[in-house]
Amino acid sequence: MTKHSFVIVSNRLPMSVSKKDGKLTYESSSGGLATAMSSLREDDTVWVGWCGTPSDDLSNKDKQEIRDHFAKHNAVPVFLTAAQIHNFYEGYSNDTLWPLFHYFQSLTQYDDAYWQAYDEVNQLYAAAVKQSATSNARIWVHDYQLMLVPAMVRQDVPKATIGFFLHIPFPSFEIFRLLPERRRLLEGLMGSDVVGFHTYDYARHFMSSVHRLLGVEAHEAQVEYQGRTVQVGTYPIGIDYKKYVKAVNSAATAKIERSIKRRYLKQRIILSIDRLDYSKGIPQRLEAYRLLLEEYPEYRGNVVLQMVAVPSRTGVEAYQNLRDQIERTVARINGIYGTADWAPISYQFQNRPFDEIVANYIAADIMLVTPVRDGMNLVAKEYVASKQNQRGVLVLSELAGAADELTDAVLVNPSNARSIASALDEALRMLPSDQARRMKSMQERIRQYDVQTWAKAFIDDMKLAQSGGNHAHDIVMTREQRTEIIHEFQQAKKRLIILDYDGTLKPFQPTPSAIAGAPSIKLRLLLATLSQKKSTRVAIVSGRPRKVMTWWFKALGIDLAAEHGARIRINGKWETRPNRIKKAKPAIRKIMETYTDRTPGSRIEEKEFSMVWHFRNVVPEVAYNRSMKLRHDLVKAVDGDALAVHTGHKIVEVKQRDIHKGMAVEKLVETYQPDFVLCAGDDFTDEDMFRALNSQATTIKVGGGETDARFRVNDIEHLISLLTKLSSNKTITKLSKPLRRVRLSRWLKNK
Ligand code: GDG
Repeated sequence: MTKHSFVIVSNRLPMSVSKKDGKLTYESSSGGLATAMSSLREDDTVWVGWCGTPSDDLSNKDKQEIRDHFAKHNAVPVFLTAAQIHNFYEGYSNDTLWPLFHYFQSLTQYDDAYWQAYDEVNQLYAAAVKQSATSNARIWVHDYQLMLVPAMVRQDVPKATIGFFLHIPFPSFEIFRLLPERRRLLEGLMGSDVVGFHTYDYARHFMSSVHRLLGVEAHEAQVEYQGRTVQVGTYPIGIDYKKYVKAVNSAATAKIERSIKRRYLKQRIILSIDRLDYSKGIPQRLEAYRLLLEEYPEYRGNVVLQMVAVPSRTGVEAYQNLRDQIERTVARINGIYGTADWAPISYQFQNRPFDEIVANYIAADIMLVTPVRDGMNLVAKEYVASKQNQRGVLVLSELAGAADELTDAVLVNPSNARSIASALDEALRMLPSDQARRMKSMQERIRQYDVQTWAKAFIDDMKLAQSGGNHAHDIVMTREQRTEIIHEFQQAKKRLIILDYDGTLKPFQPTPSAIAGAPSIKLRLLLATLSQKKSTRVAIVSGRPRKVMTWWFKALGIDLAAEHGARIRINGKWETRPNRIKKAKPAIRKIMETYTDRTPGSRIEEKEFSMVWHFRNVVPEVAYNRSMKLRHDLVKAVDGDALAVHTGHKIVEVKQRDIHKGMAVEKLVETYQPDFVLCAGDDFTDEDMFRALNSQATTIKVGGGETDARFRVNDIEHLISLLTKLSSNKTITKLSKPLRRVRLSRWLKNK
C-alpha cells in the first residue's frame, strides 16, 4: 500500500459508498473539515475513515473495488460490520461518550459490549493508519469516536507526529471520572504530541483529568508523559467564510430567499437549525418561544419560528424519544396560539440543501441558537457570515463554545426560558444601527479566523512538535547507545556511579516517610553488587536526611550525600557544610504552618539544612495555587543571598544557596578522578549534577521534562535494568561496526 506523509483520521470520510441492488454507488460530501484540509496544500495527504456502509453486505471483490476507487481520491476505507457500527458508533460513541461529555449523565449508557467494540474498532483505524503512513508522518486524528487511536498509532509508528482534535466539549473531572474506562481514554489521547480543543475551558478540564487520573504534572499548556511532551492547546474551529459570502451573492440563493420572504410576508422570522440532538436545547427553545407568545401577545401573528431539525442518530433510543417530545410540543403550541391564517411554528424534520440553508440565514431576522452544551456550534457562525447586509440578530447560548468568540451576540442561559423570551423581545426591537455594529464586529472575527486558519494553526503546532519543539523523544536512549554505555563502563579503569534516589531508583510514595521510601532488598543487593565490582564507586546523592540514608544504606559501603550535599560521606567519613539556615527556620516554619492549616493533605518537613512543604496529597488545582502563593511569601521573607526558595516535585523548599547536588558531584569526581562517570536523576535538583559534569559523562534523565542530561530513559525500570546489566559479569567484547566508527570519530574530535 502507498505510504503518505500526512494522514487525516476521522470517523467518516468526505466520501462514502452504498450498495443497492448489488451495485456500488459513490457519493462525496465536502464538509467544513474537507474544505479546510484541501486548503492546506499538504502534497501527500491521505484520509482514513469508515466507508459509509456495513461490510456484512460486501464481498471481497466489492471491498477491493471500494479500496481502489477510494485510493483514486486519496482515501483509505475502514470496513465495519453492522454489529460494530451498532456497538462502537451508536453505542460507545453516541450512547456513552456523547451524552456524558455534554453533561447528560442520565442518558449515559454503560455497556461492556460497547466498550469492547470501541477498543476493537479503534484498533482497526490504527491498523489502517499504520498501513498508510510513512514512518515519520504527521497524523491528525479527529474526535471522540477515536480517542484510543493516538496511543495505538504511537506504538506502531513511534516516530510519527500525532495530533488529536476534540470537536465536542471535554467535561469537568467530576463528570469524566464517572466513566469506567476513563484512564484508558486519557492514555489513548496521551499518545499524541498535540491535543486540541475548541475552548480554554475544555483544555483546562482535560489537564485537570490528566493530573488527577494519570498523576502527571501539567504545566501551562504542556504535559510531560512517559518521556514525551504533550502540548495542549485551544483552536476554536471556524467556518469556510468565503464559501458563505459566495453563496450569499449567488442568484440561486437569492431566488430561494425571495420565495421565503413571499411566504412569510410581514412576519418577522426567528430561525433555528440544528441536528435533532438533546444537546441543542430544542425543548428549551420551544418553551422560550411559547413564553414569548404568552407574555408578549403583540407578537402573535407577527412572528414565526422557522425550525429545521436535521435527522440524526435515528437508531439511538434517546433521539427517537426526543423527536416525539419535540413534535408533540410543536403541535401543542401551534394548536394553542395558531389561527386559521397563521401558524406560530414552521417545523421541518429534514436535511435541506446548502443553498436553502444559506437563503434561510439571509431571510431570518433572528437566529436562535440555544444548546445546553455545544463544543463550538457552527450554525451561529454561518448565520453571521451570511448577514452581509449586516441586518439581523444572533441570540446565542452562553454554553456554546462559540459564545467565547461571538461576544456581540445577545447571550442567554438556555435553561432560563423567561430570559430567552426577553432576549427575543430585545432582538425584535433592536435598532438597525445596533444590529449592524454587532454583526460587523462578529464578522470581522470569523472572517479572520476561518476554518483554513484553524487547520493551519493546528498543523503548525504539529510541525513545531515534529521539528524539535518537542525534544522529549530526541534523546531517549537507543538500544545501540545502551550497548555503547555498557561497553565504555567495562573498558574503564576507574568508574563512578552517582545516583539520585527518590524518583530515580524508587518510585514516589504517597508519604515521604522513611519506612515507605526504604529501598527493597533487591535494590540494596543491586547497589552492593555494583559497588563491589573492581574499581567502581557508587554514590547516592539525595535530598533525604543523613539519618535516614545511613539507616537505609548501612553495610553497603557506598558513598552518600544527604540533604543535597550538605553532608557528604566519602569512604565512610562524614563532612558537613556550615549551617546558614538555622536562624531563619522559626520564621519559615510560621509561614509554612499558615498554609498547612488551610491545605488538607499538605505537611512540613524540617531538615537540618532546609525546610520543605510537601503537597503531593493535595487536590492538584488547590496545590498549584497554594504552592505559588507560598513561594511568593517565602521569597519575600528570607535573606535571598544566603537562602533560595524552589518549587520541585510536589514540594516548595527553602535551602541554602551554597548547597546543591552539583557541589556534591564535584567533590566526588575530585576525590576519585574517574575515567567513566554515570549519573542519573529525575528532577530539577538533579540538573545541578548534570551541569557539574562534563559532556563526556553519561548523564541520564529518568522520565519526561526539560533536561541537560545527554540521555533519557522513560522510567525507573529502564534505569534499573541498565544498572543490573552493569553489575553483571558478562562482558561485551565486540562492538558492532557502526558503533566502533562512532567511538573512533569521537576520539578524533577530542584530539
Ligand atoms: C460538532 C459539535 C462543533 C445543519 N442542518 C443542515 C446542514 N447543517 C450543517 C450546518 C453546520 C453543521 O451542519 C452543524 O454543525 P454544528 O457545529 O452546529 O453542530 P454538530 O453537528 O453537533 O458538530 C459542534 C462541530 O462538531 C465542529 O467542530 O461546532 O459543537 O457538536 O455546518 O450548516 N447542512 C445542510 N442541510 C441541513 O439541513 N446542507
